[in-house]
Amino acid sequence: EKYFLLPVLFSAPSYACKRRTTLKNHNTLLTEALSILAESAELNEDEGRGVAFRRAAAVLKCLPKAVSSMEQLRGLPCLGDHSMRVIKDILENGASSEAESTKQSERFKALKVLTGIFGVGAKTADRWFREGIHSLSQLQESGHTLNQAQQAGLQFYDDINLPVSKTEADAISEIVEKAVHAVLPGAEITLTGGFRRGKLTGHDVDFLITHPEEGKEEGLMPKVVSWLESQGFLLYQKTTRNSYLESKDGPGRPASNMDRFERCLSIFKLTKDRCVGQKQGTKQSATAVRVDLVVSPVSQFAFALLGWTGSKLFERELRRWAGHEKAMSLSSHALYDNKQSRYLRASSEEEIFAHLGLEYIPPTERNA
Ligand code: 8DG
Ligand code: MN
Ligand code: MN
Repeated sequence: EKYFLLPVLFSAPSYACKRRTTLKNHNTLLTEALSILAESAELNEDEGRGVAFRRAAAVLKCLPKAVSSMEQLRGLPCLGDHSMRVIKDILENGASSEAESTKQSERFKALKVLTGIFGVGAKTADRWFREGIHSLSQLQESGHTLNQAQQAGLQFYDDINLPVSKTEADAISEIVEKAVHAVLPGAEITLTGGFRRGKLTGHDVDFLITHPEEGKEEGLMPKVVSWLESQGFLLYQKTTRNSYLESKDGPGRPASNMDRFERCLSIFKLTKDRCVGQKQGTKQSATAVRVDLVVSPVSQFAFALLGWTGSKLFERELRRWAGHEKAMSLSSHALYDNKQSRYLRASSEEEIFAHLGLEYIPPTERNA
């Protein structure tokens, strides 16, 4: 009798919203390389290519073990020729030459620095790059007029590009809670985004605010912002009012990934007590932290919560599943069933997954 040692064969559903992706990643070498290529594609405004690399990375993130040979990947979805070449390169040579040369390219490095400025997207960064602006000092010398967001982004560049810790997120949570309760007692505040998925650091802190009585939440944001401003917590803020009712997104034309909630993109000033010495006591030092605040009517809360918890790929895949497999349109406001021509109500994330015919995936397993 002969025994053959078979490699572990991996399998995974092709929709990320059907997979459980925790923060435990056994294939960081592979996923980091694919993420660099995704990022590069996004900076070049090649969305299709970006999504393809993101999907490939996400499939590898959910595997229970490290990939050790190409054969193990047979039958896995979302791995196109290009991604397979990148993986092969890493398995054979320990690194992806394409990812390495991308990382070191002048263009990639410059676009990363420029889009690191809050308020600067891929388009603007590309225009500046083509004008020969490759660094922050070159930007400052260029005499370009920057909008308010970009000015703040430049002013607090270093702090904003430092990861936010969970401790800092908790400190911000306390401030936001105080502000919201000062202007609307009974309102409810939920931490969303990466921190709700269990991440220990983030690029910002995301909050969703609602009130159990429908309508009570109207006009809340300007009041919260005034309170925060009066207490000196805001370094920058831009509030956008709710535009859902006047929007043209009918059932057939749902909001894309942009929603229409009342929201505030801000930069908080966080002072931390830093122990300087036993005798001297404490000295205050401050840091700037990006904070997103969103207000939702309670009737849309479950959709808003699902939509703002992420990850971005998980959200995209949920909408793709809804549209392609269920003939439904999912947004952060609602779920519309095109066959029944009606909106499906939900007061929890669990109900939304059930409407979509999906097994419930908790936030900590949405790290696709
Ligand atoms: P990080 O900050 O820790 O880096 O990661 P994150 O928390 O997952 O990313 P994020 O950029 O803060 O986004 C959090 C979620 O919010 C993500 O699922 C995408 C979602 N989101 C935006 N902008 C918008 C928007 O305009 N509409 C909707 N519906 N969702 C949005 O970031
Ligand atoms: Mn976030
Ligand atoms: Mn955010």
